[in-house]
Amino acid sequence: MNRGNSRTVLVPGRINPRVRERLEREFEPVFIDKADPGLMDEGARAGIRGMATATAISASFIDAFPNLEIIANFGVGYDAVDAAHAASKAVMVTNTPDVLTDEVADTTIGLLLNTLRELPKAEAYLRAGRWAAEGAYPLTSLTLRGRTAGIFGLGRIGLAIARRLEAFGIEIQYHTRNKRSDVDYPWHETLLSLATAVDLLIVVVPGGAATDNAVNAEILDALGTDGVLISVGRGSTIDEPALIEALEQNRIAAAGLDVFANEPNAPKALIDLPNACLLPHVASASVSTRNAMADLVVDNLAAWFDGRPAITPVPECKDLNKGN
Ligand code: NAP
Ligand code: 8YV
Repeated sequence: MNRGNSRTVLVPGRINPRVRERLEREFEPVFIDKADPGLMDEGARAGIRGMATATAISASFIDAFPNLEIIANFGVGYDAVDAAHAASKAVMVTNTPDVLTDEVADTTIGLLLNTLRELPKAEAYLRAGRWAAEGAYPLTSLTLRGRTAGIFGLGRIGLAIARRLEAFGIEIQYHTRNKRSDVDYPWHETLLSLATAVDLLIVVVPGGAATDNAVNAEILDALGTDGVLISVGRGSTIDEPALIEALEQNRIAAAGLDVFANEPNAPKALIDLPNACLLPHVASASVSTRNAMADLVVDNLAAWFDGRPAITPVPECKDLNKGN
């Protein structure tokens, strides 16, 4: 049994290249195509002490590694990792908070402006020679001016988005489970109350059971016919069929989405809609930010393997740091 001294780290599925390079330099990595325990024999599984992952890690996958101590998730959102199960088995889970917050907030503002002011379509119009041939691009029916933004999830990223929108002169309100004591923005106890009060809803809550399909037909109708939805948290939070119907029937005005329920497959119905602005989950996707995330993944593993506390444990696993 290697427990306690080997530096054997499993990488199931694809991982960021900087994570791979650092693991190859600093650890003894084992790469497998996907999170399937059947791809390794029992002896090899017993040698695994750590995991670096950007894929789903189920309870049964965790159970297949008797000496697993730590799972380092590439991403601040760790809804794909069964962290409650890991914690119950004293397996540490880490994520990548803070290092991506500003990048994701910047991208959210870009997506918002693209959705309202149709900038990708206007550029396509120019590139197609239509400006010269047909004249000016049509005026946009939507604008950011005069809107009130509701932020569903005023955490690290939600607050960074709110601060940016304040600079744009936009009023902010929010919904979280717990009212924040460090901001003056009006808090709504329910998402329905928030959606009713605003005409721009920005969704940046974590995925998982507590937020599954939270943005449903009722919320969209509360947002209203001039309402705009921006989603950068997780696709699972949006009831996509309900959103498609609301956009088709112009029951809301437009939506800008960076995340989808079944990535990398964005529904064709959404792709076909003129009032949907779609990005392929790129909110954190610059080389510098992804490198910072990669370093945090590997630094968490290094700290743990050196007997120090994990740097960024997820809330479910904070207590496990006491033993290290
Ligand atoms: P965070 O600091 O933990 O913030 C999460 C916020 O959501 C908190 O304000 C939390 O407040 C609220 N929240 C959580 N569960 C809720 C619920 N059931 N109902 C209402 N509010 C709830 O996380 P973050 O760093 O801002 O990241 C947020 C999420 O963004 C990540 O989990 C990830 O899924 C997503 N993300 C996406 C991208 C991208 O590329 N598109 C990049 C980074 C992150 P309460 O606990 O008080 O409810
Ligand atoms: C990444 C993200 O695109 O951090 C998150 O939660 O969604 C993004 O930053 C993703 O984690 C890459 O696997």
